[in-house]
Amino acid sequence: MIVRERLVQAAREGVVAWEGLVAHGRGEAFDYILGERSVPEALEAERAGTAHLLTARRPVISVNGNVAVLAAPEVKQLAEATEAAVEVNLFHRTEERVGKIIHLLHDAGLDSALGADPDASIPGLDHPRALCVKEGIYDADVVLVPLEDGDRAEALVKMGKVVISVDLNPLSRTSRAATVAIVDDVTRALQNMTRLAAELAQNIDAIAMAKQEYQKESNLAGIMRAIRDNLGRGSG
Ligand code: PTJ
Repeated sequence: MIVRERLVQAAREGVVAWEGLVAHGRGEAFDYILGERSVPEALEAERAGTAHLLTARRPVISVNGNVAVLAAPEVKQLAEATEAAVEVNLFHRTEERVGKIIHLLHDAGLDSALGADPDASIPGLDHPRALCVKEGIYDADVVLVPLEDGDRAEALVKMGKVVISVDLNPLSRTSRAATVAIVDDVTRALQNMTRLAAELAQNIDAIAMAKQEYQKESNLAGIMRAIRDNLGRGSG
């Protein structure tokens, strides 16, 4: 089944939020303009993000409906490679959707996804968007947030966390707020990061360099150049 049909089916089954289909369409448009590949700036940001996950005290990968349907096996692999916890954390939260997404992650081999019993809340957000788990996102020092909403990304940064976003829109509030902004498709990004985790593991110097060399503003400027160049080619 092609990706779009999988998401539509998952929305009918109540796993993906209806708004998730709109978000996916937006992502597809940016991916198309970027050439449906991981551009060099994306790989650089993925390297920096992976380095942060590997050196975190408490790394957490946040999973929503779209991420679970698009990339559950990739979430599992990256969680294993970086020893990160996984928390189902929804923008359009219902307990039923949380349960279905945890089930989907179990089917992909991930036994211990958090999120069913939230006991903390992200300051500055209204209930139930703020709900999270204390030993998960609330106490995490580094959080990977694929396809995140802007308000929540900003709120997590305000909590003092290193926030690594995966968002194909380089202009989104999430990309602007994140500490490390990965502009790439979520499935490709997580696959690249798992490979990079194996490459960087045990190499303290390479990890430090990956963090140090990443400059968000110039990275996003490079993405904007790639978009302009591709659009220019199309109109020529
Ligand atoms: O499952 P829930 O309830 O947590 O809701 C999830 C959505 C995605 C609906 C919610 O977080 C939301 O409304 O997000 P936004 O504000 O629409 O932002 C999602 C961002 O993800 C947009 O900027 C899209 O361009 C981007 N995006 C969409 N598909 C992909 C993507 N980025 C990377 N890979 C994709 N496949």
